[in-house]
Amino acid sequence: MDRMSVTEIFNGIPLPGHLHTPESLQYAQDFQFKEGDILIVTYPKSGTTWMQEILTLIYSQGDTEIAMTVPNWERAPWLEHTYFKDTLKEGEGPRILTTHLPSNVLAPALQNSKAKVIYLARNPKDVAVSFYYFHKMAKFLPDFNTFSEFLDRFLEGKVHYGSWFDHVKGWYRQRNNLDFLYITYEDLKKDLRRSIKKVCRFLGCPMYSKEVDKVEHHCRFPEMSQNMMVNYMLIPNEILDHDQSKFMRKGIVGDWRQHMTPEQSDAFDKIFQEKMSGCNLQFLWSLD
Ligand code: PPS
Repeated sequence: MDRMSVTEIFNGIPLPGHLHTPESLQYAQDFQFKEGDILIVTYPKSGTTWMQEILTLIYSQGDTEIAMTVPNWERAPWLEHTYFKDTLKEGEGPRILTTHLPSNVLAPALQNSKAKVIYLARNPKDVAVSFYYFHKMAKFLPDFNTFSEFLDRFLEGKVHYGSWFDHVKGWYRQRNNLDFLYITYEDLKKDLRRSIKKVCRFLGCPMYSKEVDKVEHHCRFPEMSQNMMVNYMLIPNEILDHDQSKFMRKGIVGDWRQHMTPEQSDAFDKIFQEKMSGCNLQFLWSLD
């Protein structure tokens, strides 16, 4: 399989060579956004696929046909991925784009455009757990023997895709320079309907209550985990080993409690306080 063990370093950040090349990264950096574009921005495992599905259904007024027939990476492609250039379609309706890249790479181009940016963040403790399981299944990411080993690297910001802290802080700093919506995975979990309506308002895309019903129903975890167009079961085991973990794994808030010792959690909190000092972002560590 292509470039499975290659790591691309871009702006000091390691990225899987299976999905990124110097050319694809340059293309992303030079990309010309235009009015009407919607860019979903996330650090990995923050609910990217969930937001891709929500936006797809908002723009289809709750009609599930596209969501059930076109894979998420085709309908909301990642700017930086190798296939992006060939996937981007200039059809009707807005272009829904996705990225995990840091703000310093994309903010200059975004500031000169009228694109809308949705930044979706997730409690980093749950991100770390979800990312650890993703490393188990993704053959294009390094192996870690234990969660503890992975957590150390995550807190040092030395995993693929770089530091969670830098990612969220960098993008949050851009909030007044861009047409920007900040929303969290925990918001979606707590009140999906309210969150869908919030996204609709941001997009200037009004919906009837019956249409919101359909979006809400289709974007629930049980429904999405059965949808082959978003659960990544289309990707063969040589790339994503579905026997190791599922992409739609648990879909809950607070799973970190099942994985971190009290000492690990305390150490995490300490680093969180240090790195996030001066940044007024709040995270829900659990929903109870
Ligand atoms: S990726 O690889 O960066 O695109 O992954 P991403 O989509 O950002 O994150 C995957 C996690 O999101 C969970 N997910 C959901 N949770 C609740 N409800 C819905 N509908 C939903 N869809 C995706 C998915 O299960 C992964 O989280 P974990 O904690 O591993 O279950």
